[in-house]
Amino acid sequence: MSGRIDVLTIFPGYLAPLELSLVGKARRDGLLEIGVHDLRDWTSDRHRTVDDTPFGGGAGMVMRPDVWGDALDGVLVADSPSRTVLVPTPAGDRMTQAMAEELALLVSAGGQLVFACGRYEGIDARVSEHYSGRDDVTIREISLGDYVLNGGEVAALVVIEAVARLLPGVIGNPESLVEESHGAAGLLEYPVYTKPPSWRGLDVPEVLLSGDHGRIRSWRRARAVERTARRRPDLITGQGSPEIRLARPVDAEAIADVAARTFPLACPPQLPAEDVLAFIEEHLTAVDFRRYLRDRNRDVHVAEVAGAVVGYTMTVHGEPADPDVAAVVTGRPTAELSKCYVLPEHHGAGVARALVAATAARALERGVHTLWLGVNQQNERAQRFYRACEFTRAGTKRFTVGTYRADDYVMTRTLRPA
Ligand code: JD8
Repeated sequence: MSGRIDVLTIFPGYLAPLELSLVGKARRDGLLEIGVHDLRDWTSDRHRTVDDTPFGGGAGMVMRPDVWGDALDGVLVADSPSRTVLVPTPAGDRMTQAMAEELALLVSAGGQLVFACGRYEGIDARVSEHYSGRDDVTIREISLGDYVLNGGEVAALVVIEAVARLLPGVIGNPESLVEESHGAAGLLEYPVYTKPPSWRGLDVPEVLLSGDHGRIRSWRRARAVERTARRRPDLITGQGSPEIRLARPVDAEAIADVAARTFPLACPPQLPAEDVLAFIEEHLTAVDFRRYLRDRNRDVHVAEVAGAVVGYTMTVHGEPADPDVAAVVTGRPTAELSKCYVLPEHHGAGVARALVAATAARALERGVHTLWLGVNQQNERAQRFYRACEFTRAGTKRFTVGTYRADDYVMTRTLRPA
């Protein structure tokens, strides 16, 4: 028993798009009733006047409360399980997917939505005041966003489409509602591709042609989180703090993806790009991480945000191979914090700090006395971070990537039970 939506406006033609596409079909299939009404039908003068000059002066005209009252009372259905009047206004509550889901529940339960589309400088404020005081109607002032339109019709079109597509039977495959932007996951959607597999020199990502649904799922989740973190970090913070855990074999590809994207950022600018790529190909591929994850002398931790790996650390237990390091790292047993990387779009959210804390706790658990690491002497940002994680400078060492030899500081941290 689906409900109904009514729209009151002085420009009924503005709502013609509701006869098209999915909403139009839903109306023809009886899944949803939409009534569009001309406000002037509730005027009583021969000029069908709906507005007048603003009390207190000022530019423009204001829409009359008496006409709106008669019109709203005229279209509100007496025996409806719920009656909600929605007044679009730049001063309203921001429209969200959650609001669309709320309104769709009301309609699918047989309720009525009435959109009061204003024009001119807006509707006399007593209309909202009057209906807020009535317990047989809920009134909500809504806004599409922080920009100014000329009237409420566009907002009504937007909200009606956002609500109607959530009603049972309107969208052919409800599955497609699941992974949408702003949906339950609160993430922006991942990029989508179709034929041809190559277009103007641009190829579809290989993973999508692999048929490996597990890889495809985690790739899509990673792209969704990456996009959200870059374009809508506010949605990411909504995801709560990152989950830190020991990595699992299934994470190898996602970690390799993060490694390939972060290792270049930590390399000194003088380091030839081909050497950086060669290093990644030699040490940071999914094959390499599958091997590291099987190696008992290594611990790999990952940070996950909304189910996507956004950072990782790797600890290598055992005696330092580099004599320069062995000479300055006094505590034993020791382990190297050989990798600590977080995707740039997740910097500043405490992800790296949480990763190092878990990594240090695990090393202590495994009996490590001193953790050590190498950090490029030019990378002051990283040195500041490691100092904040209780590492102190202990010495220097060389770091070789291909033909390039970089100068690192050795920093150490003595692990003690918390
Ligand atoms: C309803 C009249 C025009 C607004 C003087 C321009 C929504 N996100 C939004 N931006 N603008 C509206 C909106 C604008 C409207 C009306 C909604 C009725 N106007 C007025 C105040 C300044 N003119 C909106 N939703």
